[in-house]
Amino acid sequence: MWDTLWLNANVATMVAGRAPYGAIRNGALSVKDGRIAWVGPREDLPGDPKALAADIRYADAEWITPGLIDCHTHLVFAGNRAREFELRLNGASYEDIARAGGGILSTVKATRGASVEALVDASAPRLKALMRQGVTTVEIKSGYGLDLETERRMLRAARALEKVSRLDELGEHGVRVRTTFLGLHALPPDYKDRREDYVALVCEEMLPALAQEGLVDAVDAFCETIGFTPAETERYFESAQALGLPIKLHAEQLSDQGGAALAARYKALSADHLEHLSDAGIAAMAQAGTIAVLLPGAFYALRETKPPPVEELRAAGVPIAVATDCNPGTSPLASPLLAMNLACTLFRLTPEEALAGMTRNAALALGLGHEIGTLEAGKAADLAFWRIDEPAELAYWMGADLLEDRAFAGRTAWAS
Ligand code: DI6
Ligand code: FE
Repeated sequence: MWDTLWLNANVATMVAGRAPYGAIRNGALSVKDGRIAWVGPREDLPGDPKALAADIRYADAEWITPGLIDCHTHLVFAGNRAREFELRLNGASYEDIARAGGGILSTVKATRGASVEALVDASAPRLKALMRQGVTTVEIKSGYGLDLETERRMLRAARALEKVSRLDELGEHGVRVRTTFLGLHALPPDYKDRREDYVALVCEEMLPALAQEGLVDAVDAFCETIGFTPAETERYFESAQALGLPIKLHAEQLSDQGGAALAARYKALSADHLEHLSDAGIAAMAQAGTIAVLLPGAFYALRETKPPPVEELRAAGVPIAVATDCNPGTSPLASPLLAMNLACTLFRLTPEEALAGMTRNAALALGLGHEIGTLEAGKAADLAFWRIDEPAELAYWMGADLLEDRAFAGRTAWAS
């Protein structure tokens, strides 16, 4: 007997290769022990609903989608960078500010002064905002500590946020958090003339220690002229590979460093940003199965003009994910739906691609394609229920309140 059965639902399964959105109109979806037990057209239900499920609910012709997956965020940090927003509006560039010791390093200063509890308190409202728009899985990067103690506190805060939300302190009943160690994000000022020492510290001490403590689900680096070179990045990837950790990379955001091809050589889960991605990078990603994570919030906030090569990514068959990049510097964006809208308006994704980018392909970018991202029997019952008539509305509205409810492991937050 199933635990719960939803009837009268339009279900956007997001399974590829079926109808648009993998849609099933007048569908049914059941849950058993936190997993999807059955999904299909209501008329195909294998019996009388009352005999099939303990609890029958009516979705009133709403749409059910997979819970949204925000696969690239830096949402744990202290302070904010509104002052730099003003500087940029007055003409300073992101790189100018970074070179003058602001940018990432100003958030590092604030974050180094914060306890785990303070980081949880500062970050919980951002996580809650994502959850209020249907997010059931979120990736959170470290990278504002740049020393072992602070990176550890950031990763602990990320893990703690998962527990806090499971305990319903956020009032939303659960979210899955995946942590990423972003050891090579910026060079700490005290290593200004000792780049190699910092890279060695990250590779030989910080990463092994944090991995051993179970705090690292994947690694990431900022491969950029104002970040780390491809050679430094490669050394870090070697260390990650030796520890069996999956790899992600901030690549080709501000310039073409060949980062995506480098990441692909290490069978990276994803290469992210990609505005300056070359044809060679695309080919390497296609061959390695590396997901392209597009971050239109950063493109928008930095008023960039060169969009990522979406048409070429499509032609090469590289799956595209979309994420908020929620961070205090380049993407103060805590709305997955607005990220989808920006991906359509600025990058010309279709609304269906944008939703696939926040569900199916985002799951792949986290190495969780077997567990979440589509509505199929056996996967986790992480669901979003929407007050919409058609799924394209999710990417179409800006700032609307569309979420009726969300379920994490089959348990709904609000509606009974
Ligand atoms: N690229 C980004 O967009 C963020 N980090 C990165 O490597 C920005 C982080 C920040 O400016 O605080
Ligand atoms: Fe980022």
